Amino acid sequence: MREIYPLRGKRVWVAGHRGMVGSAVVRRLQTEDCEILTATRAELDLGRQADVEAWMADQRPEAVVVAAAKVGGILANDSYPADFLYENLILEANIIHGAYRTGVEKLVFLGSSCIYPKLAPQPIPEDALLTGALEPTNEWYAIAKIAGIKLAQAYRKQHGCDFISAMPTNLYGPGDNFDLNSSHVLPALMRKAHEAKLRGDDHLTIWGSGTPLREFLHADDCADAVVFLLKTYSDYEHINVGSGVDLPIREVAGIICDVVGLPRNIVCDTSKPDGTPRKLMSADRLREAGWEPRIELRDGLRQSYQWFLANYSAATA
Ligand code: GFB
Repeated sequence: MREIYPLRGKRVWVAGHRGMVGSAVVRRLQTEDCEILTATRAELDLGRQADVEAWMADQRPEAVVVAAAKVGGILANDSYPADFLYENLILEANIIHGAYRTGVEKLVFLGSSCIYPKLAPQPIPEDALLTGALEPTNEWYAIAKIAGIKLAQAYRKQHGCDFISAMPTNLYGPGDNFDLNSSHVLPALMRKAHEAKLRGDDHLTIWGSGTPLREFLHADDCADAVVFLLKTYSDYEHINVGSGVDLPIREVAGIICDVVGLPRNIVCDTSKPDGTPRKLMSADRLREAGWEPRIELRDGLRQSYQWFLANYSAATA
């Protein structure tokens, strides 16, 4: 696809640069000839509109990546609906409105595959948005992310802002959250498998029935897609960012056992929720635009496990 927004010499703000995705975007942008802007939580509270606008007016970013979000796995989403709805709404509204007010040239808002209806056709095309009821375990987060897409569209429609939205699938990678109550499935199972191995257990306990299907993408692939879209994409419609492949959680657990070195003996704890049965996004639009992921799941998991081992104390604190 043609480059319509070269990043050379641009001041690019990565909101959420300490998170798994934001830090991957920073790493990826370091290979571009641009200036990267960041602000820690202590320097800027994204929940305070006046502070966000003042910081943006002072720092003058020309492009913005909205990678800041309150994120979590199925249990955290289900347990803290107010936090997931309020915190995500407020921070995305503050950044997107601030970007309009300070004349930002290009903004990419990052959403999530959970914006789609629970029973959407599979693989899920972008136009399945708002065609049916959401998955109840994460509808609060999904509503906030849908609002973010709509904000980007509204500022484009009313004010001509070049704001776009990308919807990544379930992500994993270095810097992931390994807290068993709030993490996503891959880091949770990696930690559980590792600790099971240390205890000498012969099995791995997973939540739910093991039958739900999930699609995964490495955070570095996601970051590469975000930079690709920043440079080449300018459209009202959001665009899916995925691998185009999904697999049952039980199989995912088996791969993690292989990576960690635990026997593939999986036990299901069906007192825990399954969530949506399947959410494979169609990867067609991004592929047609010329982008493809590079990191295969097994390789990405091996690399994540090395990161986990190297950062064990901090990751499990
Ligand atoms: O990754 P995960 O928490 O989130 O769970 P969702 C994916 C699947 O893995 C579910 C199962 O079917 C879980 O029941 N699973 C098995 C486990 N064992 C475990 C475990 O030990 N921990 C966890 N966390 N899951 C989230 C949404 O949905 O996906 C968010 O809640 C967001 O809003 C995110 O969209 C990407 O894929 O179900």
